[in-house]
Amino acid sequence: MLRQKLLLLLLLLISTKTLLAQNPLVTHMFTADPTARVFDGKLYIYPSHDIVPPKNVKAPRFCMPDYHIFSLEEGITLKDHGPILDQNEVPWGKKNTYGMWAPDCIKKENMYYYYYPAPPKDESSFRRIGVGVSKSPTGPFKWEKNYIKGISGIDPGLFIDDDNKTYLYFGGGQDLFVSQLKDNMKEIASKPIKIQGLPSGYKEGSFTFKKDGIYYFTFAHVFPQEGYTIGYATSDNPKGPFTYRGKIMDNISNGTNHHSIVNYKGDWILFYHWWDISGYNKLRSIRADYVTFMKDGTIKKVKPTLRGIGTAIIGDTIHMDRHSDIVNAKVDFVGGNEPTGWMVSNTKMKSSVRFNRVNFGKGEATKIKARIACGQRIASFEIYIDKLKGQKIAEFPVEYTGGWNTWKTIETNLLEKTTGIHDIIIVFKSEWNVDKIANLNWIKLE
Ligand code: FUB
Repeated sequence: MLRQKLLLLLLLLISTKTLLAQNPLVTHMFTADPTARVFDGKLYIYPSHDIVPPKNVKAPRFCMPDYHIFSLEEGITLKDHGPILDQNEVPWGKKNTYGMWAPDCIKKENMYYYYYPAPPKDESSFRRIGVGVSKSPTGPFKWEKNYIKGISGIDPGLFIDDDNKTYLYFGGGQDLFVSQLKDNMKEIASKPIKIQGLPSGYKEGSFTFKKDGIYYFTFAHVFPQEGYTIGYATSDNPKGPFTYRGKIMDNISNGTNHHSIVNYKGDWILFYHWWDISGYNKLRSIRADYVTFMKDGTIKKVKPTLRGIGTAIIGDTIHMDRHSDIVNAKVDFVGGNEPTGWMVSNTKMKSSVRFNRVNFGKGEATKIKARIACGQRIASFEIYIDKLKGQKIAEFPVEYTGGWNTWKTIETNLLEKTTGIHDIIIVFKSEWNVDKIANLNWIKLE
C-alpha cells in the first residue's frame, strides 16, 4: 500500500510542473519537525528524518537515524544538503538508537549553531541536547564532544533577542523550559526555568519569535479529546510569563505536529508536518502554509492546504487538485487519455475550488485555458478573483468532450484586464442541477 502510494506520488510529480513549494515539500524521503530559518534572505529548513525501520531494528516510537538540511534555491527547488550528522557520529551519543529528534539552527555573529537532541551513552536522561558549530548554514558542523550540561529534554528551540541574549527553549511534557545561553552558545548562563502561563496538557516542540515588540511562544499542544494542535502564547518578556492566546492550527489527525514560523520575503509562513505520503504518523512529511497576523497581534488559524506556498504566474499550469480550498467537490485520480495525476471531480451545482496567489502581472494575460473531461452539455463554470462573488474574469460553457474520462483543452478570452496577485475561484454552475458538471485538471493563463 505504502509503495503504491509513493509510486503514485512520483508519477504525479513527473507530470506536474512544480510551482514553488506545494505540500508536502519534500517527497524523496520522509521529513518531520521542520525548523525553518531565514539567514541573509535565504530560506533554510532544519527538519528531522523519519525512516521505515531497517529489518533488524525493532521499531522504536519513531525511527530517526540522522539529519538533513534543505535550502530553497531560486525560489523553486529545495536542495538537500544531508546527511549532516548520523546517530553514530554523536560524540556523546548511545549507538543505534534511531532517536535523532527535532533539531534547530541559529546564526550568531556569522557562525551557525546546530542544536539537536539524542539519547546519551551515559544514560543520564531520555535525551540530552548537543551542539555543533559551522561557518555555513549547511555545515559541515564541528560537533561538541559533550552535551550541554545542566539541561535535558527534547526539542531545542533557539531565540536571539534584539539585545543579543540567546535563549534555549526545550522540553516535552506538562511543562516546557528555558535557559539563557552564554555567549559561547555551548553552555547555559542560567538554570532552566519553567515557562509560566501555558495551558495544561502535554506540550512539546516550542518555537519562539518576536514580532512588533511581542514575544510569541508557539508549541504543539495536546487536548485530551482533540489530540495534537499548534497553540501560541504571548508575552513582553522572552522568559515569560506568557498568556495563552489559542490555536494556530487545529488537530489534522492523530499524531504530532511540530512546527516553526518565519518571515520570508515579507510573508509569514508556518512550517509543520503531516503524513501525506505514507498515511502513517511515524513517517511524516514537512509542509508549509501562509500565516496571517491580525491587527491586534493575534494569529488567524491556519487551514492546512495541498497548495502550500508560492505564487503562480502567467503560463504556469495550475493544477487545481493542489487547491487552497475546495467546497462540495472532490479530488480524484485522472483517467482516460490524460497523463497520470489528480483532478477536481464530483463538481456539483455551486461547488467551487480556490487557488491562491496567482500573479496576473501587468495585465498581459488575455485568455485562459482549462483542461476538462465532461460527459454532459448543460452547465458552465465561471472564474472569479479573490471572493466567491468577486469580479468575474471568465466564463466557460461546458463542452461535451466525449465522456468523463475524455480530456480536452478548452479556452476563452478573459472578460477583464486583471493585474497583480489574486486568488482564483472556480465556481461550477448548472441550471438543471446535474450532479456532475465537469472534471477539471488544470487551468492556465496566457
Ligand atoms: O520527531 C520526534 C518528536 O515528535 C519530536 O521531537 C516532537 O516534537 C514530535 O514531533
